[in-house]
Amino acid sequence: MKLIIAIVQDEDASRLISNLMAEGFRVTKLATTGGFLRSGNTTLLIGVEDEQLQKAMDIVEKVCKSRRQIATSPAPISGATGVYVPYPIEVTVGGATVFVLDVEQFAKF
Ligand code: 2BA
Repeated sequence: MKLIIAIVQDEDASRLISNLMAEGFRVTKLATTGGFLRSGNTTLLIGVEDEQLQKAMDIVEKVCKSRRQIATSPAPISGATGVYVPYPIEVTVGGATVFVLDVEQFAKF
């Protein structure tokens, strides 16, 4: 068994959960925050049998889109006056950041 940890954008989360559940996967949704942008994202925990892993990964890849996002720099630069001045930066977020872990034990009580 594998545990997929998928960090996705909030905009994709609802459709991704619907698509996964329609194919019989079980999903837990966590409201999370990205360390760089300090804005909300969604982390999904998806426990799957080994032979179902690729199918779940394909759904994540299909649904999750990358987007350009303008954000204020989390670490402002120092201006000539010595005052910290935030500046806008553009980053490409997603589609999805995915970790796949081996599950040592799975139980339901
Ligand atoms: P954030 O940490 O808020 O990062 C959002 C986007 O900002 C990243 O998109 C990337 O394009 C950019 N970014 C992140 N760190 C950067 C840095 N040090 N310098 C320049 N640009 C940077 P993604 O790579 O698609 O990541 C989306 C979200 O996935 C991240 O949100 C974070 O919550 C999670 N994530 C990504 N890689 C991770 C990792 N290795 N471990 C844990 N979480 C990760």
